[in-house]
Amino acid sequence: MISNMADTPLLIIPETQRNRYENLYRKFTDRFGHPPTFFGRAPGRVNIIGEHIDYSGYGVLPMAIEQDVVIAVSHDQASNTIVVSNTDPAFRDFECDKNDINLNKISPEWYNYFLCGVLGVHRHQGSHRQHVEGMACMVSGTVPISAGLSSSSALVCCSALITMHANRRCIPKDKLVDLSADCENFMATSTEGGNMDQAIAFMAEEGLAQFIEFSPLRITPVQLPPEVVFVITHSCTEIHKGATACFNIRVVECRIAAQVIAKKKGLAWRHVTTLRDVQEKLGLGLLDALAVAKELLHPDAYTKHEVCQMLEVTDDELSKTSLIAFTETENVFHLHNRAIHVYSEAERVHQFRRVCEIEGNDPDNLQQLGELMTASHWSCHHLFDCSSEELNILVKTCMESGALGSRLTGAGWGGCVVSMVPRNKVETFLQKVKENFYANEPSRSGRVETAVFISQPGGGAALYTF
Ligand code: NG1
Ligand code: MG
Repeated sequence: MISNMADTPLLIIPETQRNRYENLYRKFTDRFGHPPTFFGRAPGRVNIIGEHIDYSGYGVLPMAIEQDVVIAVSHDQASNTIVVSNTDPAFRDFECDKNDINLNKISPEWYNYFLCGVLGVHRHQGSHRQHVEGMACMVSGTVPISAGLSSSSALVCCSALITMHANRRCIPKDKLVDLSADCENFMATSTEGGNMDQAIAFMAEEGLAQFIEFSPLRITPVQLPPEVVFVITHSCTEIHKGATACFNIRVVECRIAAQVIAKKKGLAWRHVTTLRDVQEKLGLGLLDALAVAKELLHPDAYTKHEVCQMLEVTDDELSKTSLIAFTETENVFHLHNRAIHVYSEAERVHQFRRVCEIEGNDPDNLQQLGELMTASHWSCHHLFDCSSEELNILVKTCMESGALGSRLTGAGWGGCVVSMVPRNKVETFLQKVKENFYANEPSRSGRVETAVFISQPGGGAALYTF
């Protein structure tokens, strides 16, 4: 069920969060000389299984984490400006004309993510745009940044939500997901991710993970087994700078793989943009699509020349049919491995979900869930090439410390690992991981307190008042 965000009146701040909001209220009042009128929040997320498959059209299984972005807001139709400040002094203030918001993609600052949420809603307002509210905002974020926990989307979604409310608009949640994802992809980063992060930010429910399918967006709550907890551990390496190009290259490799399969099968390949498209057009199940990909694609990398020959297009045509930002100069495409990862990972998500639905606490079921997570990690490493040495070492350390399953989470190339640990073994697990991954390494030992935490499935985006 996809509901209307604006149908719900402002919620009362939960008792456990009151201190944080009161603090933000005071800081806001000090900075702007008047109090905020309401607050919005959107959570980060941890993806439990289903990595790098949302943009190929496949379902994923994330849960929201407690860490979030909160924005305190006051608004005024008579004011011409949008001012945004951050409780963390590392992020500098920004002010602009409410009708002249420019996003600088070349050197993106933190507030670009805030502004693209605002702009996304303004554009959605269409002809009402002349009457948008001026806003004063203060942001307080607790999602670790560049960690694969979706701090960026939490900020975009939260800013879209508060802008909607300040302008007294009513936008259905699924529309908010799409507009937040589009504005993050095309206005802030030029990466073409799927919609997982924005979908979980808006649709999360406390205590539950969500199976999220795309085109059209569908959400099915998943009860995780009560005998386990999910522990997040940071590899203490951030997603490296080149990740932007790496990410879009993966998107393009998956697209070209789908197009080559379609061409070889005599389909109208120009209408195929995802691996799911070609699977559906061939009328195959996931495992049969996997077999077809193995049969039709060769394991060695393809050169751009070879891709053009196979699709019978020129370089220029390929740019139009298949390439996106940052991938124009790419000459090497790994089609076989990327497609095999996507089809097998999509299948693992279904298996994971099915096992979660089995009643009772059979240890074999937990074992199986763990194995699916770990298989996902090694597929990300060997086939999708989005892991790193540190992530691999951390996954191994977590497994040796008693996890049933462990994997990188989010885009990869650095950031966090998520592990599934039996509830009754979590203390020993934490102790061992701290000893063996963090304690002896100076670059990690100072961060251990914030780098390791247990995460319960948290709630989704919401609007609050005192
Ligand atoms: P992060 O970890 O936020 O970079 C990205 C994409 C997701 C998904 C994952 C990989 C965005 C905003 N997020 O997540 O949609 O593709 O990578 O599973 O592009
Ligand atoms: Mg992100």
